[in-house]
Amino acid sequence: MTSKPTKSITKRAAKPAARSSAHSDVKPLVAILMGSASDLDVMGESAKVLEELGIAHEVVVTSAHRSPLETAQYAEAARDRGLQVLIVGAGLAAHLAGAVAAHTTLPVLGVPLESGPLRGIDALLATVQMPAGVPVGTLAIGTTGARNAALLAVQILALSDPRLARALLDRKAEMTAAVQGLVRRFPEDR
Ligand code: RP5
Repeated sequence: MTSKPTKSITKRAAKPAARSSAHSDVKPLVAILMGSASDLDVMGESAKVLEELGIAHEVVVTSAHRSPLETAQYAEAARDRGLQVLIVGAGLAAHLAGAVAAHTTLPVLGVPLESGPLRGIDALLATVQMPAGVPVGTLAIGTTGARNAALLAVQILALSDPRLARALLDRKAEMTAAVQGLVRRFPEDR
């Protein structure tokens, strides 16, 4: 069987103001893994959220099926490398999140991707239906799940980072402000 090597697409550093440890060679705290470069458009939404919040992260293509050994090695080394949360997106049979979770005690957040005739339902079931003992926290299919996985990762990091918790509160306040004015009453208040 041929196997594609694990391929790191990019490594991004935190914005200077966002995290105390931020500098150009800062270690990534979050990894965004995906089974194919064809997943990059959707999983890039996770990266955007992490960038917005200044979280150092890396983006890696590795496959449960095509590069199983590299996937296992990556997951086994992740904690010692300083990673704290792993976001994993895959489509079709979508074993990647489970395969990663099998080799680490870090929290694994799975994003089912829509690729193929079943439009992500296959990936959703494969990702969410992990047997007891090997959890994968599963988000929604596609870009919504990718964005929420990143936010959930930041919420996990914020458990031990008050500045990050404040940034999340600010973000919630922005969401609240964005929906104000959408209430209509009849008759109108005078
Ligand atoms: C999965 O198969 C990948 O996560 C991707 O969503 C899907 C199709 O991969 P490619 O054939 O485009 O490489 O493993």
